[in-house]
Amino acid sequence: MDNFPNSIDLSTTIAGVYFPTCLMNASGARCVTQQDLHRLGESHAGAIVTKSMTPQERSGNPEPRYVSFPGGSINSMGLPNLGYHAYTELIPDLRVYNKPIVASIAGLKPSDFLEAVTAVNDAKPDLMEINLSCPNIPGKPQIGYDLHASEDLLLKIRDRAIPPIGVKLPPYFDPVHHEAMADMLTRVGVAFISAINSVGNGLVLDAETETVVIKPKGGFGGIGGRIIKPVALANVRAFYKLVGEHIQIIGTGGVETGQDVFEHLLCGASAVQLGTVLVNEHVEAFERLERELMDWLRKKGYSSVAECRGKLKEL
Ligand code: RRO
Repeated sequence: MDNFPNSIDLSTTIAGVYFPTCLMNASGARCVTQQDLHRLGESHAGAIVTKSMTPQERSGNPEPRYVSFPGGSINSMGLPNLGYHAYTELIPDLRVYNKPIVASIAGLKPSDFLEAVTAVNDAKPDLMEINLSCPNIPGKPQIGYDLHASEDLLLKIRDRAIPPIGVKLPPYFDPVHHEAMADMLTRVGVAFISAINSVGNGLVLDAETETVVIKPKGGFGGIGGRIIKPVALANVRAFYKLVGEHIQIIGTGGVETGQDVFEHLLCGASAVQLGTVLVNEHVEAFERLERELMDWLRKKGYSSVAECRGKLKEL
């Protein structure tokens, strides 16, 4: 047996859609504008994921609203996006890149989601990722922390959406919550889970100036980057063990190196999204991580992403 295969297959398939590589942007990271989306198309990204879209264009929260620090990032962007009309017009032009297009859908109220899903159907994205976990809209709690509200909304979306739908979840910190969410998502029949969104409502300070570092919500914001990796891996693993046979997992959170991608795959992810590292390093991050992931797979004797998925050993 060849333990050191030369050709490594980084492709993956989610809900029957072929992705040339398993790495893509996390919604929100360098995917708001037309230029951002075309850059993702031209890059080594295995898919183009849009910023979460709402019925109206939004400029988002006041700045400063994104700060990276050693170990991670804090953001309170506040859902800045072009509005679904603009994305619906942009999506067909992105077809030239021959990679899947994932439309991320958000809203401030349930009817926003339904309106966006209905309109975006016409643009024929390959998948829809329903964002149940934006932590940064003052006065609007993350839907993903309300099981019944999530189920009500997803059932209505399921009946309207033409492409397969997945959900972008917030982190959960207790197995009871993973189980309840997994049961509900199975009842609804979603095709994939993206786990996790940023860890909501963290606080980062500048001790020297004795101030918070971002302006919205008194400095509270979503935490991303390296320091959230254990939380992300735990959520990927928990959902993989509960529903991995029928719902695929896209791992997001704490990915900076090929080793981090490999760890998400071992936990059960079928693909991996880049957030903070993409914001900090731009689209060049995809090529580096692809190389580093290949090195890890080769070193560990795997010839494909599919082969190592879920292979984490327990003691
Ligand atoms: O725009 C944001 O503030 C934002 C969103 Br929609 C999200 O889902 N996650 C995040 O960390 N920020």
